[in-house]
Order: sequence, then structure tokens, then C-alpha cells
Amino acid sequence: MGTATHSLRGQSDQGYFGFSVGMAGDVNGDGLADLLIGASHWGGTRGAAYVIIP
Ligand SMILES: [Ca+2]
Repeated sequence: MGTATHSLRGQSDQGYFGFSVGMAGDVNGDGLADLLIGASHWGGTRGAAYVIIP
């Protein structure tokens, strides 16, 4: 098993960051795939989605 080089953490411990993860396509047009991470309980029950651009 490899060693993690990065870790991600949501803005709230109760936000369920990482509840869903999916490919976002190439949001910024740099030719590299970007990542979409959901936090279903951010802000109570409002939820949030984070676009990760590596
Ligand atoms: Ca990209």
C-alpha cells in the first residue's frame, strides 16, 4: 500500500465531508480531471459540494 501525500478535511466536523465523491470533469480546462466531494450536512442540512482542482 502506498503512502498518502495529501489529505482533505471539510469545514465542519459534523458536515459529513466525503459523503459522496465523484468526477467533476475538467472544470478549469487545464486538461486534468477534477474531483467533486459532497458534504451532505454542512450548515445543518443545507449541504455543500467542493470542487477539487489538483
Ligand atoms: Ca482540471
